[in-house]
Amino acid sequence: MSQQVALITGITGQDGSYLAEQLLDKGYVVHGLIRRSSTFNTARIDHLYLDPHDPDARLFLHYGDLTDGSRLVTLLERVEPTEVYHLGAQSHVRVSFDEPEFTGDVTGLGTTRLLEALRVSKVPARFYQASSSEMFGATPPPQNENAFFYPRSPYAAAKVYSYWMVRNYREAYGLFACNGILFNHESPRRGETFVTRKITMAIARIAAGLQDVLYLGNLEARRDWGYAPEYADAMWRMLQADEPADYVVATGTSYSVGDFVRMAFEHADLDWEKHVKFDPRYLRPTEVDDLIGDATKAKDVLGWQAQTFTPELVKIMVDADRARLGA
Ligand code: NAP
Ligand code: G4F
Repeated sequence: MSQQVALITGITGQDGSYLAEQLLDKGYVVHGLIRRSSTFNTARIDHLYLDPHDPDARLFLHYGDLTDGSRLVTLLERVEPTEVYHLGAQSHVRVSFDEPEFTGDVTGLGTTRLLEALRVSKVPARFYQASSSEMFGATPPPQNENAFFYPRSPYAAAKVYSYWMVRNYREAYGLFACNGILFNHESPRRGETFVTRKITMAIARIAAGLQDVLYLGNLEARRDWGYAPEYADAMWRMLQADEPADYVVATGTSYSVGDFVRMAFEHADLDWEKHVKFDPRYLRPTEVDDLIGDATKAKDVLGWQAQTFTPELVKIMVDADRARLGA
């Protein structure tokens, strides 16, 4: 079989790191787009990296940015990937209310720039788009591939735009392009300002005597939280299918933020009521109240099913953060 070559945008993020790990294990050569930064931003993939002079090196990193379309063309021409996984985004919903224009540029137009770079470079790669359950927004659960999009944030609106651009390039140019509509997925590598990781890191710090209070916003919102490495596997499966299509990836269960808090504090033998306080600064102008995904299509077509559910995920994350601090 010919060498499989993947290009991953967002390789330094939670999902990019798990996906890179899995693709390297499968024998792929992996290229990643990274942003130039004055400090290193590669902590999640450092364990995978070998000096490019090493004959065993199969992971290569390239500077670039989703706001720079011409760079995306030159990179595709140089790397000639067989598969492109587009995970790069301004991915924080609350931040998108403060920076709506920037979020539209990176999370929305960034997808168009990459699709257009594929079209003009004529590189015949399969394309994965990191679509999101946020796109369903106010549509009541359960949400499957046919549920209406009702975005409730600039982030979600940018993702809906990207979703339709992917559909358009599939229909207009015959691109093998898939939207993975992934529900929330978490891990010990989750960004520290998303609610699950904020909670589990705070618990570790409280247990270590480094912090006393955890400030949170809305505890009533419900999410369908799965385990990130399993969701990276679903991305790969989509690009191995016979036909390009769009898939919901989810556990089919939901818990409130308050449930997550209670389970996490209980697992650490701490009383959450002594430590959790409300701060309105973490509320959003419009909220997504309830997400529960129906991943029947992913099970039937891709053979994918969630293995790890929220209560177990809570334990994995609390244990990892406590181990990190030795608490
Ligand atoms: P993440 O940890 O926030 O990672 C985002 C990645 O995008 C990082 O590598 C970041 O680089 C990169 N990035 C941001 N702006 C960029 C730009 N202008 N140019 C190039 N790269 C840029 O996100 P994640 O949780 O891994 O999620 C991956 C993707 O799935 C995102 O598109 C997200 O919106 C989507 N998604 C996530 C979930 C979830 O629950 N995790 C659910 C549905 C969809 P730096 O490291 O330099 O910041
Ligand atoms: O952890 P969150 O910030 O994730 P959110 O908004 O659901 O978005 C994540 O999942 C999406 C998939 O549905 C992705 F597309 C997106 O990129 C991102 O990965 O917030 C979860 C819930 C919200 O209802 C929020 O209002 O937690 C609530 N919350 C309460 N207190 C908080 C806080 N969220 C954060 N980040 N920080 C708080 O202090």
